[in-house]
Amino acid sequence: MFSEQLVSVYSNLSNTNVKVLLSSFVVAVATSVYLIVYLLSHSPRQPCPEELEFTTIDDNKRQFIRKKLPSRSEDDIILSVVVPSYNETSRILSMLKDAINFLEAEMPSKWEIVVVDDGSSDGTSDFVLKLSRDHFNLKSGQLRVIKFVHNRGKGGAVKQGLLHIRGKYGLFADADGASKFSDVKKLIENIENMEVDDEGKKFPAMALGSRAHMVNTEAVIKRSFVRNCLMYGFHALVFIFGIRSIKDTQCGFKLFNRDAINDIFPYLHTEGWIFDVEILLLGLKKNIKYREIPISWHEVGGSKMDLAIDSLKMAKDLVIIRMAYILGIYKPYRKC
Ligand SMILES: Nc1nc2c(ncn2[C@@H]2O[C@H](COP(=O)(O)OP(=O)(O)O)[C@@H](O)[C@H]2O)c(=O)[nH]1
Ligand SMILES: [Mg+2]
Repeated sequence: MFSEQLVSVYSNLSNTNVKVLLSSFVVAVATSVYLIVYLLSHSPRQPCPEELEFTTIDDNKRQFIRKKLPSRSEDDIILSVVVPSYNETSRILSMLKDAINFLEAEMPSKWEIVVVDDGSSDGTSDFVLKLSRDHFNLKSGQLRVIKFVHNRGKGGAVKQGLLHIRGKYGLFADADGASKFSDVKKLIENIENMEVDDEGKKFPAMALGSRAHMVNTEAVIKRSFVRNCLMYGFHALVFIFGIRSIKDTQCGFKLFNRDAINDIFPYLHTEGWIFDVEILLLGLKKNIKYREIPISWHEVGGSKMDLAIDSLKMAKDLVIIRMAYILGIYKPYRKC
């Protein structure tokens, strides 16, 4: 009798011990995961005073002047094009040419281009400003340059640019001109179609340029084997980490209406290459209407991406973004 009681007390005790051990283990793992994600999560750097100003040509088209960044839309501007640029003196001219030709033909004087020079060391800002005066003969404000004191990354540049546009719609487009600029027409048509319902109610909306239709075409097949392997690996990771309805998350040609910009960009943490994924996660969380629109795209040499280092960094950042939202370290309604 006594020995049976002893065995039962002992087994209860060891059960309890196992439970305590297990729960301590779970708590320790959960705390470590939280701490690791917290430490690796990203707080965007706040702009320095110089980065809250832009430079453009003056009314006499002679000198360059600096002004405070605008924070409100202006009715007479339909489209603002934000071009994140890092050491782009050798690639940006042809992109600007395509864009300006298209914009002047389609919506004369109702557009602006905002080049965000992300701390380039090759004189990108001066180069672009001189082009606006000497080559394109633009009016004051048509091309504005925001120059960062230190490099922030493509996401940081796009955020700062889009938060200070004057247009009804904001597009971000790569400086290398890899996307066919005139395809923006399709993006605008699709946003116009999504942003108002039958009763005239307005919604935030985004039209996402997409190269998903090109996966088996020359343009992609011609890319290096390593780059394509990394692309497939990256797609798999994005799928696992929660964006399943959008096939091409990384295309550098995305259009937003003002409501979508206000719903997404003040809340964007990521400043590096993976920022597109956070934009889309925020968009999906906030039920922003979207469509993926096939665009024409061609490979342009001179990429700033370091395949090995940047791919690893992107994979890590992707996991961190997803986990940070799951753990409440990033909050979709807290500005940063
Ligand atoms: N703001 C910013 N933009 C960058 C940086 N690196 C590249 N970009 C811009 O991002 C766009 C795409 O860059 P690219 O090198 O062509 O990348 P890829 O097309 O993915 O190979 C271009 O407009 C670049 O100027 C950076 O560090 N900061
Ligand atoms: Mg490129």
